[in-house]
Amino acid sequence: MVSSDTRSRLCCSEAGCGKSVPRDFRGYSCPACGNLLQVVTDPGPDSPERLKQVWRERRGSNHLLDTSGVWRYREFLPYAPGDEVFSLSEGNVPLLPGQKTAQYGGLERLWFKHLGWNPTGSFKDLGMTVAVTEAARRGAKVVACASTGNTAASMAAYAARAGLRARVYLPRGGAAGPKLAQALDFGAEIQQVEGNFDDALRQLMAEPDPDIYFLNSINPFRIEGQKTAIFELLDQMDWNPPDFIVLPGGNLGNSAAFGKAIEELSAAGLLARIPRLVIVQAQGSNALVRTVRAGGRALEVVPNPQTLASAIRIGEPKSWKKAVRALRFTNGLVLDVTDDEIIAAKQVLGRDGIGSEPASATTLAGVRRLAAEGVIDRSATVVAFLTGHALKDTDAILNSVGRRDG
Ligand code: AN7
Repeated sequence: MVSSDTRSRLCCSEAGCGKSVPRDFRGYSCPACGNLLQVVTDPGPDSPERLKQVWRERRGSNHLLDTSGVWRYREFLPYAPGDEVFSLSEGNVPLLPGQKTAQYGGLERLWFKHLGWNPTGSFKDLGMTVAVTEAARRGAKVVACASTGNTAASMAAYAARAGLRARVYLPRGGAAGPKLAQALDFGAEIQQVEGNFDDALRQLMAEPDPDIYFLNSINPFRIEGQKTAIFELLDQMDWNPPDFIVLPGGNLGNSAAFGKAIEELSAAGLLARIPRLVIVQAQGSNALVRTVRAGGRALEVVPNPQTLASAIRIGEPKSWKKAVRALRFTNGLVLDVTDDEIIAAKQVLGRDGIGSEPASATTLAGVRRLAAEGVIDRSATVVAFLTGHALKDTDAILNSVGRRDG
């Protein structure tokens, strides 16, 4: 039996339902209406000024929890005792000013926050430290996920730290080689699934073993860790929010996390104004674009998603409702870009000395489009997130050499 926790609970993510269940509830969706659950944590009595000060002081501390760019913001995370946290000192990634990229994007200034500079090379580490810590707390022995590669690599690393078995379901041929190699390096059991990511996730969810703890982004504890990317960003910006925060959209877990972070920081009095979220999808895998265009009430599935950005080759994003909520709360935007635009943007990033995998470069391509259309003003403050390291998908680089010079 796990210890009881009164600071965090699980709650239905649909405002109209709002059903609440204890933190230890075994399940990922609301027992009343079936929508995804989310974690609700009471951040405690500290004032916004005090929180900012505490978080800044922790950056100079060598305490294990303080050296993690996730657990540093633990007032807003489900409680875990320090000696029961599984961390690889994730987070702590810089905010890089773009040069050629700013010009290419059509802006006076452009900033990149590179989550690919995390321990396993993607933003997934931010969520996995929290979700694997929770898996261990719950006494799970096996953790599992379906993945286009990065979730698998990250889960496998944290599971290894926690002494858990890791089982990953990968679409055959649908995960870049280096990601598969990482999962193997960390000792994961690999299940190759015929079909795409959506098929792999379906196969995983049909797994009859009730002792498997699922670590796809339907797991609400992952979302909590991924939230801290926004906390760290604002900390680095001295709490002056940018006008726009741009990120790629695949299964939409990160969009859900960023929206939740902005909602919580705003409720806690930590945001002077609300930055607008911009979610960028690949044109062949643009379920959210279609969904929003159709009114946002039902998911418009893309049955056979295509894009060279294999990380976001996803047609049935599970967190779409949370993403729609994030767009509404932040007066956000969603758009799609072509594979040619992604490659061109990726090449310009490279010329700025900033490597990234193709899915990440969607953000620069999206910025360029919105600036050209006048939706983003030249003088706006824009932060584009990069989500995966360049070495995650070297084929994408080698295959595009000479194809187009950015
Ligand atoms: C580099 O690893 O879905 O919208 O299984 O690897 O939160 O899904 C990866 C997704 C963006 C999209 N950038 O994030 C997986 C997987 C990179 C990614 C996304 C992914 P979500």
